[in-house]
Amino acid sequence: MQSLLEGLVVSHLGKGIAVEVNQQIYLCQTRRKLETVAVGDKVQISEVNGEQGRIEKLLPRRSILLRPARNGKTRPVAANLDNVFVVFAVEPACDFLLIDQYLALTENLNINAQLVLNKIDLDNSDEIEQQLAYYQSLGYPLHKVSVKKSLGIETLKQALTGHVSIFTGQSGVGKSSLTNFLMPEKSLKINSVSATTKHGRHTTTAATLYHLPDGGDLIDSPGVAIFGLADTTEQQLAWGYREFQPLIENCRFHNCRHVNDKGCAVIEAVENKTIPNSRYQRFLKLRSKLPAATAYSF
Ligand SMILES: Nc1nc2c(ncn2[C@@H]2O[C@H](COP(=O)(O)OP(=O)(O)O)[C@@H](O)[C@H]2O)c(=O)[nH]1
Ligand SMILES: [Mg+2]
Ligand SMILES: [Zn+2]
Repeated sequence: MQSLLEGLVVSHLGKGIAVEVNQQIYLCQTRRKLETVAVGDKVQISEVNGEQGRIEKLLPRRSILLRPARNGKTRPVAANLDNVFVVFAVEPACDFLLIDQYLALTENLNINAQLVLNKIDLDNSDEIEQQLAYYQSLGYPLHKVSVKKSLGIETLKQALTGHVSIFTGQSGVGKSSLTNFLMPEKSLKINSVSATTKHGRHTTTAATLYHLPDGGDLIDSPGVAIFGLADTTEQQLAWGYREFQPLIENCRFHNCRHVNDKGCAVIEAVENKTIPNSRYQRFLKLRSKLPAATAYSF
């Protein structure tokens, strides 16, 4: 029997999946009945011919990021991530609700989250500074950068080195600018694969894994901006607010919703200003968006 090769899924290209084995790219189809593979997955492939293969086996994942797909299902977008870098900017105005949403998700997925404030060449508001200081006090690393003026990029590079990471954040904050800055030659390898095979073109690429020049990988995925709370329960959302974690067991009722419940330790912390009211209000807002919370609210 032919021996299997171990590889890394680096891109979805139209109907084929690019798998890297010892610096060589194989364009692969998946064996039928195999579950959907994502960029970042480790797989075993069999060689079909020199540059084509078949994915035979999906190796265990240490994390998986999903995004909503059609008919209420989810689709894996990135596997084996270590870090999600939540990018936001001085302009367009910082969306702290979105930041909380990403942080709540990564908290539940056991993926580290780090914050990146871009465009510090523009004027900062005091409000941004205050909110950011609070996130830092929760233990989220903050990188203040300007891609345009090349400020703060070195420490960001160090945080990326040796890990698998992804940038997320609303459109216009500078994710593409950052990616291009970190990897000026990023599209070379994938483009050459597209050029030499009949399968999918570069424009159909859903997600791609790039190797960083100093080591480590960056997954670039257009779909990742929309990873949402569709699969999140109320309990997970509360857990996703990191500072709630030690408080939850002190709530009087084990099924406390932290909304207007008697003896709620979270509400108490908001009242004595340990937790900023703005942050708590965002929890309530995200909570009201959960499908489960609307079904059970009374
Ligand atoms: N002033 C300023 N503008 C920036 C900076 N980084 C990116 N931009 C601009 O912000 C806009 C959106 O950038 P882009 O990388 O496309 O954002 P994306 O939608 O998150 O990928 C572009 O016009 C960039 O030139 C920065 O550090 N300072
Ligand atoms: Mg972009
Ligand atoms: Zn409570």
